[in-house]
Amino acid sequence: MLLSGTTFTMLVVLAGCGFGGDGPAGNPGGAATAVSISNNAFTPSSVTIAAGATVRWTWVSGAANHNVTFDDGPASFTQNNGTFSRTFADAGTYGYQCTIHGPAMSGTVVVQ
Ligand SMILES: [Cu+2]
Repeated sequence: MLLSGTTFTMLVVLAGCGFGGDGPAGNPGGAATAVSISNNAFTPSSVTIAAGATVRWTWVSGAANHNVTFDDGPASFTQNNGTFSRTFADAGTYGYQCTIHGPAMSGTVVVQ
């Protein structure tokens, strides 16, 4: 067999371009910092990540409807399960909240 013993090298293509994350699209690849959404709160409410990293919010199944809406624009759907991811290319402090529950249900992503 010609192919036996052939080692294929897997090329791992890192999604390093870190586009701004406009809308509820997921982000491919890489480990994301996790935030859970339950009990009308984001846990943890503040996360600190490196530039180019991704944060992924997970709605705990059965929770009430919530959304993740950033002060600078990007937002998730309003939903009661599923996930939302955003990749942060630039350093800064990004505030967000659930527009249904307002400032009482808010969080911050600090990008260093
Ligand atoms: Cu909410």
